[in-house]
Formats: sequence, C-alpha cells, structure tokens
Amino acid sequence: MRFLHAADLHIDSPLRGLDRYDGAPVERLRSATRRALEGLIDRAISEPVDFVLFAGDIYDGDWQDFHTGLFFREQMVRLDRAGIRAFITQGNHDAQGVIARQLILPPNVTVFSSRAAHTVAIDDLSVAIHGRSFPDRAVPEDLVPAYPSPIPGYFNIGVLHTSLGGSSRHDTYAPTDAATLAAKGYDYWALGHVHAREVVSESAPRIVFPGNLQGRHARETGPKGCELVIVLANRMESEFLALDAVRWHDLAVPLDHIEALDQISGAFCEALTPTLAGAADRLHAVRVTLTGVTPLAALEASQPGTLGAAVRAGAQDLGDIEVWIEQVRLNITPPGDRAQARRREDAIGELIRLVDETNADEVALRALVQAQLGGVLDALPPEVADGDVPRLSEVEAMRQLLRDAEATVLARLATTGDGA
Ligand SMILES: [Mn+2]
Repeated sequence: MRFLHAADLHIDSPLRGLDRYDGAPVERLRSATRRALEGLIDRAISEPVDFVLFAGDIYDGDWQDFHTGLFFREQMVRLDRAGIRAFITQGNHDAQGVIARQLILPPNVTVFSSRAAHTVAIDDLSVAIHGRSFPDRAVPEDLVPAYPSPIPGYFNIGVLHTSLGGSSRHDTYAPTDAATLAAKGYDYWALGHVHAREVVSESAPRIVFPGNLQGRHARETGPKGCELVIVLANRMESEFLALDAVRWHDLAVPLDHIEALDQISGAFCEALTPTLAGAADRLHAVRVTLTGVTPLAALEASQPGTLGAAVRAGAQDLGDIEVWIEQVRLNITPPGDRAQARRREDAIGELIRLVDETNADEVALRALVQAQLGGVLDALPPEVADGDVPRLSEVEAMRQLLRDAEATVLARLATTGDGA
C-alpha cells in the first residue's frame, strides 16, 4: 500500500505587493500553488498510490469566485478516473465556516465531518483512516482524545490539522502534543498547519507535518512538497517529494574581501549555486541580503541601487537556470574603525555619536524616524503581512534605517572630503 500525504496547499493564495517589483514573473508566481497540486496528482497517478491525504488548508480562505474550487475539483476528478481516493480534513483556513460557496466533490473524495471524528476503513488494503475537520477557524480544544480507537490488524492513520503547541492556552488550532498522538495507538499521523516540513516522530507512530506544497513568499524557503509513504508487511518507508513550481530562497551573500563591482556577480553565484542543486527545472525566487565589510559600501551610498543592480545582472548571466531576484537587501558596512571615528571632533564623530544615542533611546528613535521619514515605515513590504510568522520588529526596522542613513552620510562626507 502506498499513499501521499500533503497539507497547506493554500490554492490561489494572494501574493501581495508583487506589482511593486519591476519584471516580476507575476503569472508564474500566482499560479504556482496550482502547478504544485497538478504535479502532486501527476505523481499520484504515475506512482500509482492507493489514496491521497490532505490535512487541511487546501484553500487560503473564502473563494473569490468558483474558479478556485473548480480547479481543485478538477484535480480530484483526475484522481477519480485513475481509481484513487482522497481524504480531506479541513483546517483553519478552509473550515466549513470560512468557505461560503458550495461545490459537490466527486465520489472518490471523503471530507471528514466537522462535528465528530470518524473512521473510513478500506478493507482490501487493511487501512483505517480517522479524521475530523475544523468547523470554524478557531478550534481551542484538543480533538485527539475523541478520535476513534484504532482498528486492530489494520494500518491506522490519523489525519489532523493542528499547531501541535499543546502547552499554549491561547492556541486555537486544535492544540495537542506528540504524547497524546502516540497514546492513540495509530501507525501514522498525517498532520497539517505548520508550513515548514517537520518529522515530529520517526516511527511508532510516525508523525509528520509535510509543510506546504508550494512556498508563497520569501519566508517560506527551500523545497516544498508532500510525503510518499509506502507500507510494507513489516515496515514503512517514507520519502519527501519536492513538488514546488517556484522555489523561494533567502540568500546571504558575504561581500567581505570584495572590493570591485565586477566581483559581485561571482560572489552571488557562489552563494546561490549550492542551493540550486538538483532543482534547475523550476523558477527560483531569491531574496538576497548583501553582508559584510566592503569598500563598495561607499559606492552604494553615493549611487544607491548600484549593488542591487549588480546582483540582478549576475542573475541574468546564469543562463539555463531561471532566477528572479525578488529583492536585494543591504547589511554592509564600510571598512574603517567606527569606535575611533566616534571620538573625532568633527561632523563625522558627531554623527556617529548621535546615531548611537538615538539607537539607545527607543522614544527618540521613534520620534526621529517619524519626523524624518513619515509614512515610509507604514509602507514596509506588504508581503510580510501574512501573520504566520512574526514580522521584523518595528524598532529593528528603524535601527536598520538609521544604520543605512549613517552609512550614506559617512560615505558622502568621505567623498566631499576627498574632493574639497
Ligand atoms: Mn492552518
């Protein structure tokens, strides 16, 4: 017997703020969640597997119209024609109370009830699949104790959408813990909700978050896909299948010892290449952060955008591999002894002391940033507004702005000093 376990498809999840990026492959990014599901169905049919499990959050929220639901249904019809069943537990994003529109799914699909956990036994495979859907987006109680007992002699699978964080009293995503899951006596727990793949328990029972099927932004990085589980007479084999149509990367490129603009491309390629191994066949979306101590900081300060453009130029030269640079962030400092410069009696020393004082005083920091930059902070990239991961703290963002400002002013002072 073999099956696929997937979760958190978030089909047609909106990608916010893409229009801000010149040349963004908008259509490919928007359709990536669909392409990934098509890839999963292709694999289910070619394998072939006996059934597919979806542990919640198939949809990102209520559908804009029926297209999203019809797309998913079409993929279920493909499974049906191949004689493959599908089992779904709805999660917080696609709970019955969240999705208003209705669509009747084909007969090979079982959606577990949101009222009570129940079991579907497939006798010719000796497998029992137990599950329960979220009735609404918040489920504060542990659903596991009410899951049915395992069927003796069968391979027992629990399908559940949960954050697993059993200790948090504020958790509204069907909190439970590994011990509770293990005590149920099942063989495999097919979980969903956590977007980063995690094998919570290797065996007896095996407990897995497969992660989302397709990363949706630069904070959902690396290979994304599903689990292929093969159950043999005396053992279970499991394999992760990468199915992402677009792969996101958060790449740090160190510029220490890099002194000339024409070296940027090489430094970028050196950092990127290891992450592309075995995945040249898909689009790679890369957020680059340039780091380290480099004299190029002065060039960037005098002509902002130079280093970012050099990175994008490097990506153009990669040839066969498709790479889109989502963003280039700077965390570089010019060479020089800041502590020594701080003691200077001129404008440079005064500036550095002012920066340090402001950084140490959060109220002053906020006042300065608000006074000087007005709405800039409010306009921080909207793609971070997702909520699953805490965003860069506001104060840290202000400190970053201040560091950038210091670097810019110091570089200009240095330039005018040379010229005068
Ligand atoms: Mn979820």
